[in-house]
Parts: sequence; structure tokens; C-alpha cells
Amino acid sequence: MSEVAELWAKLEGAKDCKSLLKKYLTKELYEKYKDTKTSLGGTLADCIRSGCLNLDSGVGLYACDPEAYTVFKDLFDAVIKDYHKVPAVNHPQPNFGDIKNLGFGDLDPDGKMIVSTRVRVGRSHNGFAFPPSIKSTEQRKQMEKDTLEALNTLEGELAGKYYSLETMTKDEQKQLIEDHFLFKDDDRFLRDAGGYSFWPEGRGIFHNPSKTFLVWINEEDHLRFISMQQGGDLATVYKRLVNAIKQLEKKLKFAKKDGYGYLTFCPTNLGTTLRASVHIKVPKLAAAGQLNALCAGLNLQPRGIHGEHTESEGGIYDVSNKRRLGLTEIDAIQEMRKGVQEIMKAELAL
Ligand code: ADP
Ligand code: CIR
Repeated sequence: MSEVAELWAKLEGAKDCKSLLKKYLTKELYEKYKDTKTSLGGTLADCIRSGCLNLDSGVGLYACDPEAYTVFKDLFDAVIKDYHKVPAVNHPQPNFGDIKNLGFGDLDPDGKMIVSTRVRVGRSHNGFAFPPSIKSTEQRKQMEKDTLEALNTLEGELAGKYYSLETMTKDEQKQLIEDHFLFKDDDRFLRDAGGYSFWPEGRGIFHNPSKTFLVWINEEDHLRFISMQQGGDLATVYKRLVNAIKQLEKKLKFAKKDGYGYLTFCPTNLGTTLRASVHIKVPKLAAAGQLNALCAGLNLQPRGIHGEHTESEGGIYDVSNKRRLGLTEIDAIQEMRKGVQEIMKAELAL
């Protein structure tokens, strides 16, 4: 049996699987796409491997390369519409809002509930494949080099240094992960999608001395730009990120597609690619078993304290906007801001 047939058989036989892949990869779509290839050689198997090997996936689908969104359109569009709650894949042009006049500041001025705030976006270099279709170390190294040339021109608050995973000690790596600054290599969903191949080649982190602006190179996406700090000052965190994006856009060309926005490896990140999160203390909502339903109604997503697929510690959760496509950057921020304020009210009311 071919690999794609084996993967399909596993998914077809999984009666309890609740992933979006399971929901939308019908027999007809499987037959339509099972022998299709992108021009970089990416296959349906590359896109569905993680979701078929991890039947507890929420989504289960990754784009083998930017062309996957066109070549396997019927499957991706169905998953995208469901995840981002949009009737059609029709993403607007970027709009970061009037950052001099946001109309909000610190969401928790008394510092009682919000431990820290983080906003990130993903970007892909135009002209390079995503992890399953990157076949050579040279390509990853070239991406790393191109990125560093751009990052090294940053000035003021955004200026920083690069720390390669190839030369970092295990202890340094562990500390950065524990402090929520660095990505890890133990997510089975990403591993099965090909995200850790040739680890740690071409991977690393750039950050300013205060670690309020960070860039991940060659993790799940080619690039992740991150702004974060202690407390609840969403406005300052967001402005710093927008400033960085504007600077880096002048130096690098990012992969984009009409109607899809910025292209990313995982379809949940398309569009704005923006995830704005707080680490928030909500022990009462959690104990009452109300957090998940409350978040779902507010288009928010709760995660554990060390990111996706991890657990909460001490009643602290990572709460962020769930939708990234079909709304502008400033709308995604506002959706998160309003939702977090509702969560804070609900926790205080218990
Ligand atoms: P992403 O897809 O946004 O990179 P992950 O869920 O993989 O998200 O989390 C990446 C890292 O970022 C984890 O270490 C996580 O704890 C950290 N993180 C996310 N949000 C916050 C926050 N508001 N404050 C501090 N750390 C955060
Ligand atoms: C999954 O399907 O569970 C993983 N591949 C991760 C999906 C991305 N997460 C999310 O919900 N934003």
C-alpha cells in the first residue's frame, strides 16, 4: 500500500476522530488529490501526515508548501472556513489600525490577573518551501542568512543579537524555553508534519537585550516576530510589533496570496497570522469548568502555560484570539482585548 493510502485508511477507520481533517477529507477529495503534486514535489501525504498519525489533532492539516493552498484548494478552503469561522476565504488587506491612537492601554492596570502579554505574527519567505518540501540544509541556511541581514539593520528598541540553536548550550536552551521565550522540539503534531527535520540546522532566536522583541527563525514557520512583556499593557506590546513588521517589510519579501493574506505552514495561522495572548490567572473559572465554553463564545482559545498542547499551572492560562483570517490585524487585537476583558469580569464575578 502507498503511504497516502495507509494514511487515508487510518483516518477513514478512526470513528472517534474530531479533527477538521477528518471532517473535510471525504473519499471524493481523497481520490481527487491522492496523486497530485505541487511543483516543489509536495503531496497530499505531506499535508495530512500529522493529522492521520495524531488522530487527536484539532485541525490535522499543514501546507507542504505555499502552492498547497492552490493545488489542494477544496480541502484547505473547507478547513480554513471552519477554523476561522468565515463564509468564504476572502481575507482583507492588512490594517494595523491607528497605532498612535489605539483607544486602549493596559488591560490590567492593578496587575492582579494578567501575568504577561504577547503578540506574534508568522511570516514566510517568498520563494522557499515549508518544512516538508524543504529538502536541503542549504535552503534553511540561506533563509537564516537572509533574515539575519535584515534583522541586523534594526535600531533602537528592536536592535538585538542572534543566538543559533546549533551553538547554544542545552542549559541556555532549557532556560529560554522555561521563560517562554524559545520554541521547543517536542510537539508530536509538528514533528509528524516534518517541522523538526534536520533539527537544529538553520534554527535560532534573535532578541533585544530585554527580550521584549524576539524573532524565531525556522521553527514551524520560516519566521515568527514576537513582542512580549510582563503585565497587561497590550497597547505597548502591539505597537512594538507593528513597528518591527513595518521595518522588516522594507527588507524582506513575504509570501502572500490574494484572499488568504500571509501564507503560513498551518492553515490556522493564515491571514493576519496574529496571535495576541495573555497569561491570565483564572483559577475560579477553571475550577468551575467554565473557561472553555466562555472562550469559545468569545472566539478565544485557551492554551496551557507552555503553549499549545500543554497544561495550565496554578490556574494560569494562555488566552488568545482564535481567528486570524477574514479580519484585519487591528480587528483581531480588538477581538482578543474585548474577550479578555469579559473573561476578567467573569472571573471577578465568581
Ligand atoms: P505560538 O504559536 O504563538 O508561538 P505556542 O502556543 O507554541 O504559541 O507558545 C509559544 C511560547 O510562547 C510558549 O512558551 C508560551 O508559553 C509562550 N507564550 C504565549 N503567550 C504568552 C504570554 N502571554 N506570556 C508569556 N509567554 C507566552
Ligand atoms: C492540531 O491539529 O491540533 C495541530 N496540528 C495544531 C493546530 C494549530 N492550532 C490551533 O488550533 N491554532
